[in-house]
Amino acid sequence: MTTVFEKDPDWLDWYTGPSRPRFRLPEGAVDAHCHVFGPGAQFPFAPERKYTPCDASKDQLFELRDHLGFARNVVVQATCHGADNSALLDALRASGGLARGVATLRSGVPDAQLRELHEAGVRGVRFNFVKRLVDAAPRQELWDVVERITPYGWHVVVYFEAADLAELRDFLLSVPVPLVVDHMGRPDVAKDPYGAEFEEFLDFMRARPDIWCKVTCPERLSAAGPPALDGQRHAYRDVVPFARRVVEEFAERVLWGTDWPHPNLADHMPDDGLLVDFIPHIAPTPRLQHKLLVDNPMRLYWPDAG
Ligand code: 0GY
Repeated sequence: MTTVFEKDPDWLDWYTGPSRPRFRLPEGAVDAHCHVFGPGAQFPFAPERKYTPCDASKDQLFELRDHLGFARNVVVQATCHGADNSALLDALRASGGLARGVATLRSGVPDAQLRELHEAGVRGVRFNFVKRLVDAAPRQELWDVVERITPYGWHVVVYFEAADLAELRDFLLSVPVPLVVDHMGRPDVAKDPYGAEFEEFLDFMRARPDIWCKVTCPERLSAAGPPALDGQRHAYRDVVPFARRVVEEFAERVLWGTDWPHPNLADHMPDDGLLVDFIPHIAPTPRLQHKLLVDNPMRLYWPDAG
């Protein structure tokens, strides 16, 4: 029997008809953070989910990829699918090698399943510490998962909020595989980009040379919001000094992604074309742009390609 899912009443759907970006992405650019949702009728949402989204299929994701000018995607398992990675696997298999994945795993995942995920293109597992999205997993469970993925050469993607870094820092630094931090550890951009909170995050990045950072989600972090109706395309300006600091100091280990279909936004849904136009403000030179969009994600997700 097919379950019919009703999206949450206040759910904001992803933006149809995104503009064509003015910024021309370098050839081979990777959208290194995006998701698929269902479709729920084919890939049911998890019983333990904290939100029920609208559908956002692999075909719609690939259409957006082509429209914006990306060559590849890294699809990150969304919490609404729990640890059932079927929709992710389906997207990876349909991509013809143009997508890699980041899965969610529980301890005790069978070896056959790990092999299947690896063969389909999964290269990382996500540990989510954002309390509104998941119930906290016991540390032992996370350790078990790390042990299981180490032989595959995977990394751990971590999602946490700035206020939680102090408590998580020692645990994260003891994880013996590369780490990739989502959305710059969610700084409060109303604060000083040179203040104590963001310094704490940069200091965490400095602690190991294999900690990567996604300079993503200006639309989620911004208090200033999208551009006013004055024809300007320089959106989310208050996030720029934060992201630019990270890009300039850690040019070899930054990644960028759309975060399509933008789960849980409360006040507006971004035009993904505008998000692409944000890139040259945080990576102002062609050299930095090429590292951010091509060299770095290719090294992490397609190390064997050409
Ligand atoms: C993001 C951010 C969010 C949601 C998820 O997996 C998810 O449900 O990551 C969020 O609500 O901040 O990266 O998509």
